[in-house]
Amino acid sequence: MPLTHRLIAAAALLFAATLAAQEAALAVRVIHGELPVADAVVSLVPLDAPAPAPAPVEAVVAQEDKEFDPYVTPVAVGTRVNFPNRDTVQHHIYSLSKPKRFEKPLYASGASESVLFDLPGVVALGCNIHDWMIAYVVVLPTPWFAKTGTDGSARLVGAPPGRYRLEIWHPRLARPVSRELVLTAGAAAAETVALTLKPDRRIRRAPETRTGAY
Ligand SMILES: [Cu+2]
Repeated sequence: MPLTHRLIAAAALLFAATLAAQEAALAVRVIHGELPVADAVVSLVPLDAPAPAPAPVEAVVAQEDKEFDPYVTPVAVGTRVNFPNRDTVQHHIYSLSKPKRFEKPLYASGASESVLFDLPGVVALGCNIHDWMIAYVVVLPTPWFAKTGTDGSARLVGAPPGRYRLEIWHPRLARPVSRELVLTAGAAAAETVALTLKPDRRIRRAPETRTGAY
């Protein structure tokens, strides 16, 4: 067995050892060609029973250095997201996406607005002043979700054993990808998902020509 395969097997064993007996776990690796895909949202939708209601939590999408941070934020349905302005300039954030249309007109440095995301779906955020600012809040109808890191990996822990639909979303996917799988009690499963991503069409940020603009 090649060294990398042995390392992956050892990591999977270690991962399984940390699980409670009645919980399953899934390590997901998302790739495009040979490259790891960051900012993919992976979630598990149970097929045999309704997903339990997630505990209410709060999330934060900041405006900092005239960007949204983070770029992609997965949340469970019913989550309130705070949008603090950590810049010295004003922003004017909005969304035209169906699950949550909203607008927060010009608000100043230090202010924070919040929005309740009560319907599942993808909500694209923009700023009326800074065209290049874009971010996504991905509202999920399940408590089991995660976002891939720069290594393309994410872990889903805590789901009971059973049949699930693994769903994968990414800003550069034409449509979400899904597959069915079975999770076993006390076992760690691993899935690799190969995506075909569209080119990155984000607007290039204008160079700073002077300080204090907007
Ligand atoms: Cu802005």
